[in-house]
Amino acid sequence: MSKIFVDACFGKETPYTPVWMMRQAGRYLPEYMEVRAKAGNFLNLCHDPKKACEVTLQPVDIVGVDAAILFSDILVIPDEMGMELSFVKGEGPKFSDPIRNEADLERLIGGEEAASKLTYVYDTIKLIKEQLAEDKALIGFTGAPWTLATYMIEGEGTKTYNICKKMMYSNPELLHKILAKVTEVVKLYMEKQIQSGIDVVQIFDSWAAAIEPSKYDEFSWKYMVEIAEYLKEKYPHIPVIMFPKGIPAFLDKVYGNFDVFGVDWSTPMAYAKEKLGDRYVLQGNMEPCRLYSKESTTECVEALQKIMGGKRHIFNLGHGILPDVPVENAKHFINECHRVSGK
Ligand code: 1CP
Repeated sequence: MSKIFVDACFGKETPYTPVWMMRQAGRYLPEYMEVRAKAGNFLNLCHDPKKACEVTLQPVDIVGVDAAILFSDILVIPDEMGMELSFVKGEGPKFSDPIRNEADLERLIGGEEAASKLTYVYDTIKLIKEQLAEDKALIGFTGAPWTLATYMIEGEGTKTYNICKKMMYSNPELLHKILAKVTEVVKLYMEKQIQSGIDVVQIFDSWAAAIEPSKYDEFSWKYMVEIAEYLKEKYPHIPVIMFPKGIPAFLDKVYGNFDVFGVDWSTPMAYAKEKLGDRYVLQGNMEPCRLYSKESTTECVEALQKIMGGKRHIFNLGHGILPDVPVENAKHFINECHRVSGK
C-alpha cells in the first residue's frame, strides 16, 4: 500500500495534506508519563524496545497523525560512541567527559563499531513496523553532526555555545575532525535504521542558529548534505527531511539531494516557498505555542493552507510541542490540517 506521507514527501499529489508534530511522542501525553514512570527514567525507556514501541504508537492512536516518529533521542549516538550520557532531573542531558582535544577525539568509538551498538533502536523499529497501520509512515531520525557536537563538546545543553565556538574560530581543524567522525557514525546509523524498516529520515539541526550564516555551510550544512546524499544514493525510495532550525538568512544558499525542507516557525512560509518551493517539498511551520489556543491554531492552519494550496507541503509544527499543551488542542491541530486540506 502506498503511504500518503511518503508520496507527499516526494511531491506527489495526495488526497489530503498529511500532518505530524515534532516531539509528538512525549510529555504532553498522560499515557506517555505512565509508561515513563514504569521505565524508571528516560534512557531506560529508550533502551527498552517494547516500551519505546508503545510510546511511538501513542500519538498515532490518540491524536491521529499520519506518521509516527521513532521514540529515541539524538543523544544515544554520542552515548554509544563511548560518552556516558545521563539525564539530570531539572537540568537536562550531561556528558561527564566532554570532547575538548585530540586525545578526547581519539577515545571516541567511531564508524561501524559505534553504529552496531545501537541495537535497541533497530529492535524498536522492527517492533513498531509489526504494529503500525500499513497506511502510516515511520520516521527515523538523527541529530545533525553540528547539533550532536554541541552537546559532546560542551558536555551539556548550552545557551552561549562558547566552548564550541572557541574551537570553531581558534581550532577549526579539530572541530572538523569531530564533525567528520560523527558524520561517519550517523551515515551507518541511519542506514541501519532504514534496513530495520523506517520509511522516512529526518535530520534535526536544532542548534543551527548558533552558527553565523557565512559559516553555516562549512560547519553544519555540508555534513548534513553528505549524510543525505549517502542515503539517497543507496536508498532513493526513502525520503530525507532536513530540519535546520532558525536559519532564514541561509535559505538562498540551500543545496543538496534531499526531498523535504523543514521550515521552522521563525521563517515565514511564503518566504520559504519563494526561495525553495520549486526544489523541495516544504514541511511546517506553525509556532508550537499556538497550540495553547484553538482559535490561533485554526487561524495558522488556514493561513498555511492558503500559502501552500495543498501542494508540495506537509503540515507540522515549526519546532517541538511543549509538555503543557492540552491533548485536546493537539488533536484540534491535526483535525484542522485534515479539514482544510480535504480529508
Ligand atoms: O521524558 C522526559 O522527561 C524526557 C524528555 C525527552 C523526550 C520525550 C527527551 C530528553 N528526549 C525525548 C524524545 C525525543 N528527542 C524524540 C522522540 C519523540 C518525538 O519527537 O516525538 C526526538 C525526535 C528527540 C530529538 C532531540 N533530543 C532533539 C532534536 C529535536 C528538537 O526538538 O530540537 C534534541 C535537541 C534532543 C536533546 C534532548 N533530549 C532530551 C532533552 C531534555 C534534550 C535537551 C534539549 C536542550 O538542550 O534544550
